[in-house]
Amino acid sequence: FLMAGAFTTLPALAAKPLVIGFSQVGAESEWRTANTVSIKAAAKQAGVTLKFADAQQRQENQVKAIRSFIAQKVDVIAFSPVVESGWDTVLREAKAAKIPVILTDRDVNVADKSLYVTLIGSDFVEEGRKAGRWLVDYAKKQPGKTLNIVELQGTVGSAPAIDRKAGFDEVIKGNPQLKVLRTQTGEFTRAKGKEVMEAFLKAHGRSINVLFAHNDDMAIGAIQAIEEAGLKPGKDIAIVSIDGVRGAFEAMIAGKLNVSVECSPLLGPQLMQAAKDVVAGKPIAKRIVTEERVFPAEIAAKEFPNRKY
Ligand code: GZL
Repeated sequence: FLMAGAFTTLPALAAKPLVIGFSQVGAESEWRTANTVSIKAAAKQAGVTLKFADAQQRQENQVKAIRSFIAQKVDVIAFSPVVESGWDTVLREAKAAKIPVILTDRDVNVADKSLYVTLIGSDFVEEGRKAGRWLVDYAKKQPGKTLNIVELQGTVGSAPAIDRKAGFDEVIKGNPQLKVLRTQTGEFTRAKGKEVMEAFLKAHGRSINVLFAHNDDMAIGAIQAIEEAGLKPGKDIAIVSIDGVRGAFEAMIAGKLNVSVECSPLLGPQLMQAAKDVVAGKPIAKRIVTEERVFPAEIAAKEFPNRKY
């Protein structure tokens, strides 16, 4: 017989941990590695089971990873699309499997916006405008002087490369002092940034006054090329860059980089929160923007100790 009033509490039904399949672009830059650290740490912190795939900057590897996550019936698929186009088919497969998709960092160009729940990341057009505004102010300090600019673009077809260029061009358009001599992709890497800057220097040498690099890693590669050409980076050639990674602060403190526009890679906590909200059926904003600052070299040393990536 049951002891009257003797109740046993049912063991709390342990909630099955959320399973997220994440397809990462690669490990091409300091920004990207900091982004991966943030996502893995946030998953651990949130008790989320993270299935992580590195695509080595190849779209076909991301498509393969997403298909594998679908086959594994993960709860949520998240990814940072290496380029904007070519996602409709695989995202329709995820939708058919009733697996919600969250974009982090970079956007996709799809006809049907319902193929993903939200995009968490920076406003790259605004980052390009901030770089342009810094350069317009820099030019005002040398009135009448024409500044010849070379540009190292990010990965061809990627949202940050397309949008940063658009924002930068919008701000410098019509400015008689600012002329873009050459623009070419450095694929967001130090090695390619150095290689392309060497070619720019061979063709234009001392007539180059400014480098606009779509990320700090390409700027750091270009700094090596500028020094090897016997010129002073940050002085003979002013350099404006984007990301605000550790290497950029070190270059600014050394007087070799003039400014870095912040682009935060610390998206992990927002991703985990968004995944939990989606699974709980809570409404979620279609766009979650991260707030960012601009770091000119003059404040780099003071700011450096506060940096988290
Ligand atoms: C920006 C991110 C870019 C960084 C690069 O959010 O997509 O990709 O600016 C990285 O450093 O490679």
